[in-house]
Amino acid sequence: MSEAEVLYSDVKFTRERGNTGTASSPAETTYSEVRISKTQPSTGLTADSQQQLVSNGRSKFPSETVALGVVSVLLAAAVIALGLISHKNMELSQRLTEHDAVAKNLTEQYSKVKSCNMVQPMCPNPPDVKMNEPKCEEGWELHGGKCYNFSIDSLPWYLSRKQCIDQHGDLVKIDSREEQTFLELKVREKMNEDEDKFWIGLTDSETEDTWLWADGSPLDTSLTFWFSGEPDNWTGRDSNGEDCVRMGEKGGTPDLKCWFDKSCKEHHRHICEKEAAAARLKCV
Ligand SMILES: [Ca+2]
Ligand SMILES: [Ca+2]
Repeated sequence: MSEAEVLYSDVKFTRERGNTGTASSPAETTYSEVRISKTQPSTGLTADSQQQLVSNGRSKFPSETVALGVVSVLLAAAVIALGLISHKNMELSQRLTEHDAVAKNLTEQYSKVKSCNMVQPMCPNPPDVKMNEPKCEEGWELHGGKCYNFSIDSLPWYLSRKQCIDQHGDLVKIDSREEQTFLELKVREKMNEDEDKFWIGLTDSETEDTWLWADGSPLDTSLTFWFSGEPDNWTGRDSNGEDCVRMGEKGGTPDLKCWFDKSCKEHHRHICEKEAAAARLKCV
């Protein structure tokens, strides 16, 4: 039998007749036996023939096999692509690590290059040092934007002036009472004895009693600090008189008046003066 037939039941339907006046009411009528046939799909092959096809390696659904093959190929391709991407990422990560190492090395080397004694535009805003802050070289003292050097050795006035010029300055010119006060106190500190005085840049060597500063400017007669009785152009030790000025009174003097005219040939210490450097910075 090619079809599977299933007999589920005998089915009876009951029809209730109306009151027709017949004597046979109620009555039951059997209309039919109902048989429902469930037909199973048939491959048209016997079990043996199906088994034979499988054993021959042939699928009964060749299109599904092809689809599976395609999916497998696509999966393999995806796996390979992921592997390549992962490899590229590893290479990129390694290069970034190498780049970071180089940058760190350069930073360390740059941080070591920091010593400079002169003004250098490369100094990136050095801390603790104000731009244009006046500075003096070693051995010079800063005051009022000027640098002063009080010599140790004693020389004639002209050699003293030469020494100042050789150091890019000149013998001191006193422009104010405040400057005189500063110098008078300083030389008092430095004087070892009463005659241990200091040359300043004032002379009347060109014209007697016409006092000029070393830079050629005339002496302001309202701003002088002559010791009592000076200048006297005394000729007791030098027949040429006294044409150069020294200052200093170890024991102090009234109203800062400590200037004396002396022979320019005398040996004394001296005071050099020059402008303070605008900005001699140190990179830190
Ligand atoms: Ca004189
Ligand atoms: Ca004198």
